[in-house]
Amino acid sequence: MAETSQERRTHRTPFTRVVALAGGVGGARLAQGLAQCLADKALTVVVNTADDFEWLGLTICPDLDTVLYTLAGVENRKQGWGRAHDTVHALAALGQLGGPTWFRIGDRDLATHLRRSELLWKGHPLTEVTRVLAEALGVGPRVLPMSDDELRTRVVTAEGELDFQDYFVKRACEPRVVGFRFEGAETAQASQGVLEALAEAELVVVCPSNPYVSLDPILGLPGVGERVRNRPALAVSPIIGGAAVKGPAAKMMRELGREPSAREIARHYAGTVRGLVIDTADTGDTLEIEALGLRVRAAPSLMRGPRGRAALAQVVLDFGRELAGG
Ligand code: FO1
Repeated sequence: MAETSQERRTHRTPFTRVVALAGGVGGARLAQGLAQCLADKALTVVVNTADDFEWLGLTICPDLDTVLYTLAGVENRKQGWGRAHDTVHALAALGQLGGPTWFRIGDRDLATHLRRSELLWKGHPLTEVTRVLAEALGVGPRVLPMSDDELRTRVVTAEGELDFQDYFVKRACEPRVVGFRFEGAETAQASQGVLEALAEAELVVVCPSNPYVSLDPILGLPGVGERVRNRPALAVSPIIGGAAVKGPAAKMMRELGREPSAREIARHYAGTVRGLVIDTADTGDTLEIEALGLRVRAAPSLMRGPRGRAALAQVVLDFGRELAGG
């Protein structure tokens, strides 16, 4: 088999069991970068499902769809979610019938929600449904929902508790965040596939998604945090120069009384991972992050297109090799 780019760079046996934990857009993009650097069978992407919700009776899984579409190369590049070149005829017709149009489902995207909901209604677990969709979309790496149980993020705001998509889309993240509640957390279990993948991982990558609403739901599942702590693991900061690349992470941090900085991300993940990749704009935080017991690697973290994704993924794999003592 031709040398992978990683082999060329480090002339070591390439990783064969990498597990990426991902939420929405940032996580999906780094996962796609890792997929460019690793053999398909070497990468498992564990995806947050706490953003999922029921819409017109259909089960919508935004983070799973963003990861599937991005790995398949069919995502809407500008938005980061939904499908490329999609149309909204069904949505317009729905509006004429008095239906909700605040959650903008495209026509091609709608097929995913219909097919997923049909399989769920027939009793297939979300892990199996995701495998069917991934195969149909030609996605090589394994994509696993974090759990087959229902777990939903509720955003506690100054105006009261909001469902995640109401906060994120309908209210455009405007209400002031006071905290989060994960409904179903008392009983939700990580799927067997997730626990096994983590137990065998040579490297766990906590992707640059929102730490509170995308990664904490995954890390909070029974058995997940401890498995990540027992493995070589690193995180990639979603905060660059005091701002989030996409989404409300920096605004949430400020409203929670925390500074939106790489060192705050380090505080969040200290004790769970061994290293943190930060952007070159944030090297001023290095000493404080190392004081938390984390190793630091600075690299351009804003992923511009497929080459930017692969470049950051290569940094992650090289750093991971060091953390693994390789
Ligand atoms: N995000 C928006 O800001 N506006 C939308 O209308 C919207 C529609 C949508 C449809 C399908 C889908 O899978 C995702 C969609 N998203 C939309 C993004 C979604 O709310 C977020 O990607 C995640 O929930 C946060 O990671």
